[in-house]
Amino acid sequence: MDHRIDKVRSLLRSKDIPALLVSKKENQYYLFGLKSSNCYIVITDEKSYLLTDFRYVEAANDLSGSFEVVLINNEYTVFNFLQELAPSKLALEEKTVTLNFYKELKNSVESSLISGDGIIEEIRTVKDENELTAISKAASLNDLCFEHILNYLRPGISELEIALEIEMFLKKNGAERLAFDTICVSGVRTSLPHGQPSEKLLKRGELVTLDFGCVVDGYCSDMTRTVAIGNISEEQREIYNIVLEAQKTGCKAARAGLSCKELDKLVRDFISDAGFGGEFGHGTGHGVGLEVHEAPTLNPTSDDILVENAVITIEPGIYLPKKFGVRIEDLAIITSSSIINRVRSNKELIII
Ligand SMILES: [Mn+2]
Repeated sequence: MDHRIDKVRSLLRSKDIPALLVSKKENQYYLFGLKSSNCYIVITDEKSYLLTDFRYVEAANDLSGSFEVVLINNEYTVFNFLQELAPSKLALEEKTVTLNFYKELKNSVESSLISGDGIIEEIRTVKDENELTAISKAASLNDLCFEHILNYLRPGISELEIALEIEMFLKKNGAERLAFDTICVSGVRTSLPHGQPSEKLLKRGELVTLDFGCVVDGYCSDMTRTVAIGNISEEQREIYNIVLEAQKTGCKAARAGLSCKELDKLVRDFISDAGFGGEFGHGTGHGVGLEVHEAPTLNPTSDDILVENAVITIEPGIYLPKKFGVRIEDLAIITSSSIINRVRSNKELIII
């Protein structure tokens, strides 16, 4: 953890920020390891502080390391603390700070309030060995789950039943929780990229898209497979193969140093050249870690560059409204020359 704080300090120095208030939960957990509904982290050039209330203070003291743990309550609040600290400038994570908090802070301190968004997220982009191990475990559990679910899929079963089976399998086999609500859509509903599972029953001749992930040791996994129930049409096959080849193109190209915009373009151009550019309306992928969606972002407007030991998804799709859709998603660790694909499940067309 101290290593992480050192990185924060050097970034703060380079940006001429004397103090950063960390309010985003995942960033707090990343820096301190405590899950608390009421805590703040303040990092200055000399010291790191963890502010929390009575309910968490014992756990915080056990974890404190180089941090000073500060008890907050109704009489002594985070605002009192910041008033006393009185940095010339205070950086806030403005995407998580509420307007209410901001107003109260503005009334309490003389510091000029500036944006500190993305500082911890930038550091979190590069995963260490333990983080990569946790993500790999979560991804392996997804693979096991997919193998299990392939034996479970059959005509007559509902999307909701499948989603429940996925959740039970993941939790029974070591997941702390789901990384996000499982997406299970079939037939005409596969054109909904983030459709919710419904009572709809699987039928022969349909595609089924399963997009799911779990959390192991605090870290997320994310994968998507689209499979066929019985024989499908030529058009369904054709779309499947375009998405598959686009996805493979992305997997082949990804490496440290490549811009996320460029990777997105390679995948997007493949789909556009096949005539379906307009039917691929989302980004090619995203970073995965403590959050299922985190930096970097892979889309046409991203300024991010892929770095070694970042973990990203590569997940193109084609969605034909009122007809069907296909998405295939892998989870990959970026290396200097390529990727280590953490999803081992078959991605060639599976017909059940
Ligand atoms: Mn994803």
